[in-house]
Amino acid sequence: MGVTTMNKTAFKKKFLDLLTEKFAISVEDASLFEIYTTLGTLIRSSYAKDWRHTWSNYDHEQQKQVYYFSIEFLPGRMMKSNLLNMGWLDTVQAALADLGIQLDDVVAQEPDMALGNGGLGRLASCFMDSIASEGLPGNGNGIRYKYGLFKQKFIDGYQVELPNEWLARGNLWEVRRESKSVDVYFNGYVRLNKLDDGTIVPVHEDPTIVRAVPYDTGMVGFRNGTVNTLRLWDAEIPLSEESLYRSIEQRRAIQDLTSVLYPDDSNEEGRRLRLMQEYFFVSAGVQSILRHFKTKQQKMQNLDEFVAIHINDTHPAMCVAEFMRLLLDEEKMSWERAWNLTVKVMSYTNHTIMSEALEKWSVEMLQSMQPRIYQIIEEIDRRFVEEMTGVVDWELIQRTRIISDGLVHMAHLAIIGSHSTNGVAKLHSDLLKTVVLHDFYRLYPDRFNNKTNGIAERRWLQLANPSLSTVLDKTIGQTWRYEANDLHLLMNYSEDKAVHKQLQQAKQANKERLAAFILQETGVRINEHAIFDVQIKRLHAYKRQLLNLLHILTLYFEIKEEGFTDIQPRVFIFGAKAAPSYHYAKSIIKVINEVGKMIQEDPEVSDKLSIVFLEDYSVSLAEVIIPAADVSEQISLASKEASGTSNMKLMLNGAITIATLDGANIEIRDAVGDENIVIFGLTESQVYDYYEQANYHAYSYYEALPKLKRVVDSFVDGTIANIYQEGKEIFDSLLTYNDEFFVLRDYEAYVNAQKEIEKAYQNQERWLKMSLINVANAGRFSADYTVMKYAEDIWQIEAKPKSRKAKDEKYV
Ligand code: 8GP
Repeated sequence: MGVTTMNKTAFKKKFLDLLTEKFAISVEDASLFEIYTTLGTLIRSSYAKDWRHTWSNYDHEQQKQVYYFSIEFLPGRMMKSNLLNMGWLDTVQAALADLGIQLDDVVAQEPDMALGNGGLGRLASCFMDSIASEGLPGNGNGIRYKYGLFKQKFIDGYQVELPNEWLARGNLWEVRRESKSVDVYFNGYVRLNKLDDGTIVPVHEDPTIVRAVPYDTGMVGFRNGTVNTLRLWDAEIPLSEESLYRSIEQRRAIQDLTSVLYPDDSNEEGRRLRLMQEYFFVSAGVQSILRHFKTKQQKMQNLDEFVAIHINDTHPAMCVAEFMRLLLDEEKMSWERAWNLTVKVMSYTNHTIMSEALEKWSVEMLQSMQPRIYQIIEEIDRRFVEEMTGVVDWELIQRTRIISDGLVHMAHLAIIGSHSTNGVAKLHSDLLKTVVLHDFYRLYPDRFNNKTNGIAERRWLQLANPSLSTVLDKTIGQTWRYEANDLHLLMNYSEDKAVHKQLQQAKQANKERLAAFILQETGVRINEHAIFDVQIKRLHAYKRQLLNLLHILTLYFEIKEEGFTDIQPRVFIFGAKAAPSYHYAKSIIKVINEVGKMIQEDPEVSDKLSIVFLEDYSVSLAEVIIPAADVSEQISLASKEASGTSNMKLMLNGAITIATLDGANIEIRDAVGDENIVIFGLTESQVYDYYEQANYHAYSYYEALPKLKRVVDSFVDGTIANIYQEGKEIFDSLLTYNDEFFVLRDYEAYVNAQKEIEKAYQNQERWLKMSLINVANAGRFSADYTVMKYAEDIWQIEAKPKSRKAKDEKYV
């Protein structure tokens, strides 16, 4: 990669030459953005050869490739991660410093690529990094939204959404590949023409044709010369059809197709657009896979030996029908053969048990938008019913068929049309088998498996936390940088006071960095020696940010009304966006902000407690918060959080987890042992018992626990200013509507668990050991291992030995 051989002098020369070439400017006069553009261009052109080679090697070696279809990718900024993976980071940092430039200032010029909402999209990006870093032949396939996830502002404590124009100043990393465009058909109707020989040929009449143009971004592997491709599709008006789309409305409708990420789906219009997006990137992606396959001179019937398609959640479930369409209509394959191939090629991951996320589309909408796809789904459904009739009972068939009650069930399509369905943590996968998808488990037990999530530890430790990384290098050597399990070597130092001290100093440096950031962003000065207690994730009732708030209010009243003085100072840090149409979640944001204000303005409390709700939570913000965290809040109602990934990132950075036994928290507990995590609250089976017996009475907890009553009343009794409606809404959700997420039930256990946290923190010797043990045992949650398991068990793809992560001289 001309990359590892790059030294400081050579880099400086190249960089300065390019700066002149591009902007005819000297480095002293160049703006940070010009420097960023120059550096980015240099980076991209330096991996371009590897990118081409990676691509042509896969073809040359006839390697099977996976295509990861996801409606969201959330990579964040790419510059530093590319530098790290190319092996350039230290050199470039030093070279720029020689020129009087701080790399971090340059990097900050890059807008976050936020084409995702949260966990699912971030996971897809961690996987892209790990797939390339493991040298696996894999590509991403998604949508190039013009506007990424909205920018969040707080005005008077309320969330306000602003457009995120991440492309306004261009995107350095992408390559537009006009020549690889494909046409995607919508609307119209399908006529089945009967030919003389009796074959039926479907003809799509009067369609709206949208041109899908791919933009490719290189996914640079960690020091192995592999550069895979993330392909994002943009919608354009087809040139040849230009005359057909004369009206501004029609043109706009096409351009709007890829405008916004996850448009509000609470109204009919938004839903239609969402469905169009889904078919758009599915069809474009599958067409381009087949077109490429045909250049290989392999037989169509062997397609499954070369192609795996992964359906990331239900959004790309139409891959099943689109693949069938192309094999049947274009390749003239028999139904049986096409179906056999489809099932072998497809696999599906479920990311949530929340029923609203298991998509269902009305027959009417799907049929009018995709007449041919609907016909195919109907036929898949008919054959499924036929195959199962007489084998299993009729009710089971009715519950599992794809089309029922006027709805098309996308999860059913994904499961029936693929060979693998996995959950994202052990508990979640078990719940899929026993509860959520139990009916399907009865039909296809062999298809179900677990793949616990993982994270790109390079980004979340090496890049985000240089202070801790340096301590690790000094203590256990550098092999952990490419083999995350080597973090375990740190266990040899679990009692070593000198190492504890260094860990403490690294954490303190990160806390100071975050405190400075908070001061700059919010004007609030926080106590750098307080416990930094962090909850960062989407705002959702099941994640129970509200429970966190109840605890904060408890501490507040203990200080104000019960005269408690020996409270360990704490800063509660939140980062969370609420879906624009999720009214209740937005009310919680407002109330947290108002409580924060109340505390801040009260000198009796403000030196002990503070709430910092940072605006516009994003990957880049997470990179500043996570290294500084002492406490990791993972307090969802047991059974509801499929896995969680912030839990992994925070433990990797030495935070102590306070958690319910939910999602991957259970596996974190197993990794660190009971003494190094604080567990509380209902278990998943207790939650299900409540559901079964319908015997939960939130009110009884409110009545029995005076401290809880004081806190809950404060939402409506005027204690907290400016929250009339919002406070009432929360009060009602807890009492009038009987507290759907058992917040009051878990309150007391949570408050006690927080006391345990406080006690542990006050014994720094114990705390530092706990923290060390968390870091040492986080290696198993590296996405490198997760994607290898997908590769072996699900996709059946392999890395060629030379493309595996290089253990180059620097790291041995
Ligand atoms: C999330 C889950 O909530 C989280 O537990 C898990 O760690 C993550 O996926 C990755 O597996 N789910 C989503 O982000 C999700 O369902 N998003 C879709 C609605 C867009």
